[in-house]
Amino acid sequence: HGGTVRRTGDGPPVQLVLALTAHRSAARPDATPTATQSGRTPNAARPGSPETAVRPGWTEAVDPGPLGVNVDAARADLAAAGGGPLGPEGFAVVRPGEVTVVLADDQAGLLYGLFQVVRLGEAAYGPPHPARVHRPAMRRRMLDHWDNVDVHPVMGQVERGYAGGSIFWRAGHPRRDRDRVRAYGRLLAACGVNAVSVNNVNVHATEARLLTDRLDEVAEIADLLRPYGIRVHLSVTFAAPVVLGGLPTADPLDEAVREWWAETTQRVYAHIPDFGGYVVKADSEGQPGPFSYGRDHADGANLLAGPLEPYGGVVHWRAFVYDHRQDWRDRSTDRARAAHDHFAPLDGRFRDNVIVQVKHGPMDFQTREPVSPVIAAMPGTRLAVEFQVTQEYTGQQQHVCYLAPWWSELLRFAPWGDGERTVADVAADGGGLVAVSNVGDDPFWTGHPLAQANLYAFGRLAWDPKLRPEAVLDEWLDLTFAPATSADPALLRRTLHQIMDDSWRSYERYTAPLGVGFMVRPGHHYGPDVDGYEYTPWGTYHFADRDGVGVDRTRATGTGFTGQYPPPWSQTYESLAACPDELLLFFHHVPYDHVLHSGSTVVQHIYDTHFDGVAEVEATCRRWEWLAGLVDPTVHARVTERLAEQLRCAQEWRDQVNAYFHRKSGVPDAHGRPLH
Ligand code: GCW
Repeated sequence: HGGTVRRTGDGPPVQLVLALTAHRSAARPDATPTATQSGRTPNAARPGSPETAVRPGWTEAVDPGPLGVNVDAARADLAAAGGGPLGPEGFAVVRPGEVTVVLADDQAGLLYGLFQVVRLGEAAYGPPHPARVHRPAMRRRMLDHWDNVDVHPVMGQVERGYAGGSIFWRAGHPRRDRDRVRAYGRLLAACGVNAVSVNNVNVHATEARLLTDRLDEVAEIADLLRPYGIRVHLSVTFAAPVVLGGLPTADPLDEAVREWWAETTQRVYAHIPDFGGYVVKADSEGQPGPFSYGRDHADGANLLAGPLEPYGGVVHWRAFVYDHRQDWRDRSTDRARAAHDHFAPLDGRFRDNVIVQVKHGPMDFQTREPVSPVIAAMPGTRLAVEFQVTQEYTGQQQHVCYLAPWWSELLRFAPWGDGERTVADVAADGGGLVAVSNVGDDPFWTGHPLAQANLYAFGRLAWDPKLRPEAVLDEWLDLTFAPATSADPALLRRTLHQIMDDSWRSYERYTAPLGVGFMVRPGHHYGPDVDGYEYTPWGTYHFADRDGVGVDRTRATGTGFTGQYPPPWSQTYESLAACPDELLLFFHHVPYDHVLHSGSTVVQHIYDTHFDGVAEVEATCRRWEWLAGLVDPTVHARVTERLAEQLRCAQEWRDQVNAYFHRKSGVPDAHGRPLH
């Protein structure tokens, strides 16, 4: 494809060509036979399998006419640079002369290359330059929707959704607005996402049927997203053979159960030849699973993986398994231990097309948690790391909370110590990066317009985990607010950075302190309720009393959780002296006058950070006012409205948390501020 691009400014038109290389036959995503760390070859596609049928819908080659000479020059340049095969999704941007050329081995690469040119804007048409090659770090960059088909009586249409209804279903039926789904595919391709699971992992009765008699609805979504290089996955219930197939059991070792899954999966592929695979939440928070039959998670996952294997499909089997009916009086049970206790012993038993999907932290998407020890414990298993773009515990898209700095910290974390492999490396070698989507039918897609930055940043960090969060924000700002065309570009850019760069840390300051987590209102998880979960069966406690606060997870005197980490972290977290301040109360129970590395006592730190956090939100509100007239008025109005709620809620957090610890400890604020 080639042609002339008109610019929004006054400059002369520019020219762009998208062209395939001679390496067209290169493998598709996930089909690249890359050895895993265990030396196995994961999920290689069989010749002729539907894996090789994945391609965007641009099938017609268009003769670039006189621009073709630039393609030849660009190809020669790439060859001279030893550019080799670019891979199924890679691309090169070359500017051999006055024309910009995107080269890729396959259409998906052209698509990503086109969006790179969009990101570059004017800079894509500057002085000539040699080939710049881009390849994704992760082959799987997946979003999980927690959408229900029916409106669920408690969770609504989208579980933990803060952006209106589902973009796929409304009130039990597929939505008619196909353009919206197409636009979503385009949006995701622009972010770099290449897989989507369409329904909630808590699979209710209606949604279970998407696997069988309602499969057409999934096939239609797959058709709409396919042109954007996106494969569709489905969350299924482990009890499907019983609830859909009428069998007396769903036992993974039962022959009739195996046949049922084989036939069902065959039918799925007859409808959707490039179907991605199943996502399963089993034996977790009431979902059925293999435990009912005395089997383990490897038995369960392998049951589903078998029938998917010939088609190149995978099972994303979630490791979010814990006892949600624990007795709060029992101090020996530790929810943080659960995923490792259940899954680490199964390492090596999963089939190659099973991806064990691990939440990034041992608890549950909190504002601050250590990295899950499971990530370092299963070298013989393909692991995917799961993030939460939807802001369940980070302000529910009422609060500005740019999460890229948090994710970047997690991805760069080295579980075996500095200089060793990182979380990003484990995910890249295994099953990639997955996140719970924050998108709904809201006109701004994400409820809070600034929450779009989280969706964008997730895709970009999955493509390149080394990108700096501020640089990703710059890309998003340029694409979203076009500062270059604004009346005051510098003010717009600077102010948005001031509002967003540190917003995750501000949120942390005015909510649960020092890694202790939760303190949210039970059920909906919005706003403060310090003891809300303290005497419940959910396993999320802070153990505050008149003397101190925090969870003793040491080997010496606590639950032994620190022993699930390899060195050096097993020692670092075990040691009160070495444990980082921000995780202190996750690992240790300490008196209120314990002195942090920062020099402050724990209780004074709690007071200070809560006053600071609210002051930062006040500054954000003032700064946003400066932008009136510089951003679209409807965006301005929506954010203004949300900021008022953020400020109210942050003050509520500050006052409840400060009053709580003041009453427990009796320690006054060193600066004499009111603690209520
Ligand atoms: O954080 C919890 C949420 C549940 C969710 C669960 C999970 C889909 O509160 O709503 O269920 O995690 O990840 O499965």
